[in-house]
Amino acid sequence: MTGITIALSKGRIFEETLPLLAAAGIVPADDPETSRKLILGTNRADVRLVIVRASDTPTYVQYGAADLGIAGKDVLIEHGGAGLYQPLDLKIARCRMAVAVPNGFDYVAAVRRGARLRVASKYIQTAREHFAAKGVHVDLIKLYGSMELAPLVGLADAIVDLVSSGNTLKANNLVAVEDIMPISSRLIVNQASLKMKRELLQPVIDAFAGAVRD
Ligand code: PRT
Ligand code: MG
Repeated sequence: MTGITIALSKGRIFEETLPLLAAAGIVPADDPETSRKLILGTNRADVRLVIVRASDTPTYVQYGAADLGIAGKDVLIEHGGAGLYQPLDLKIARCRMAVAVPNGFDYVAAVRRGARLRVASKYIQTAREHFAAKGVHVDLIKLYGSMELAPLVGLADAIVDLVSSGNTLKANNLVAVEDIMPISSRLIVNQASLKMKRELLQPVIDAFAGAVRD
C-alpha cells in the first residue's frame, strides 16, 4: 500500500493512542470495540488502522504488513525486536512487571535458601533474564493468560505478571514481592518502511513525539 498502515490492539492501547493519532490529524472512522472490522479507515484516505492481538503487533510491523505499530515493552521484549525501530516511548498503557506469590509465602526466605522455584508466566523471556540475573533457580511454565490462578491451584510457587492497580492480585490473595521493570508502550516502525516512506511517516512520528505526556 502506498499510504500508511498502523497496527493497534483494541482496549487500553487503542484508547490511549487516540489522542496521539489526533495530534497527527488522524481520526478513526470506526470504534473497534463496537465494529467487527479488522481494517479501519480514517479521516485520511492514505492512513488505515489494522486491529491485531497485542502480542501480534510487533510481528505485523516486522514483516511490513503494517508500517507503524504501538506495543507494550512487555510484548517487545518477548518478541525480540527484530526488524523494528523503536523511536519513541509513548508513556501510555503504563504498569509494572512484577513477581507475585500467595500471601504468606516467604519468597525472600525461599530465595535465600536457594530453593528451586516454579514460576508461571506469559513473559518467559523477561522472567528467565530476571531470575538468571539474581542467580535464582527456576522452572518456568508458559501460560497465555490468567497467571494469577497458577499459584492458587498448585501449578506454580510464583508468577511474573503485569500489575497496574494491584486489584487483580489482591482479589486472588497474591502479593507482589519484587518489581522487575516499569512498562509502557512504544511506537514501533518497520525499518524498510521508514526508508521508503519517510516523507509520509516522519510527520506522524514527529506529531506523536510532540504529544507524549508524562
Ligand atoms: O488481552 P489479550 O490477551 O489479547 O492481550 P494483552 O493482555 O497483552 O492485551 P491488553 O490489551 O490487555 O494489554 C495491552 C498492553 O497494555 C500490555 O501489553 C501492557 O503493555 C499494557 N498494560 C498496562 C497491561 C496492564 N496495564 C494490565 N494491568 N496489560 C495487562 N494488564 C493485566 C495484567 O496482566 C493483570 O492480569 O491486568 C491485570 C492486572 O491489573 P490490575 O489493575 O488489577 O493490577
Ligand atoms: Mg489483556
